[in-house]
Amino acid sequence: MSHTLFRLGAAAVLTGMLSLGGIVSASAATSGKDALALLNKDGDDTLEIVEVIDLGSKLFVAINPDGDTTLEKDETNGRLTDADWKAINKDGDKTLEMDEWLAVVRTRFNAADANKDGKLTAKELDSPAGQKLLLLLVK
Ligand SMILES: [Ca+2]
Ligand SMILES: [Ca+2]
Ligand SMILES: [Ca+2]
Ligand SMILES: [Ca+2]
Repeated sequence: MSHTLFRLGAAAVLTGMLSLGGIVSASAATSGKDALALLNKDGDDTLEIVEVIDLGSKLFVAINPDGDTTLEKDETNGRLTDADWKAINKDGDKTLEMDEWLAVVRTRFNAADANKDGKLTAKELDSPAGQKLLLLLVK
């Protein structure tokens, strides 16, 4: 009897590890919970579009060490892929302007906001769309 219980327990641990592995490999390695702890400054338990846009604007400055008004490709390393650049950089130059940058942030926020209430919960941040937003914001 106790032997059976032990085996059940071991199976549960194994299943837990497997599902954890799945989450980690499919994500930017920032859980929704961690992201909220890091980014949510107003004491509720969600990220609102205002917070995310504010964060995006500050990030633009932070990842733009040359201090010009644009992001170049090397400045978005690890946040945006070449395919992202093609889709985002509407004017076809070699730079992302602030409006182009914030448009991506906004698009990814909306994609992650599954129930369209203008707030991202930990669960929404854990979804593939939420992880794409976090990839942009957290590195
Ligand atoms: Ca908030
Ligand atoms: Ca720049
Ligand atoms: Ca551009
Ligand atoms: Ca939501």
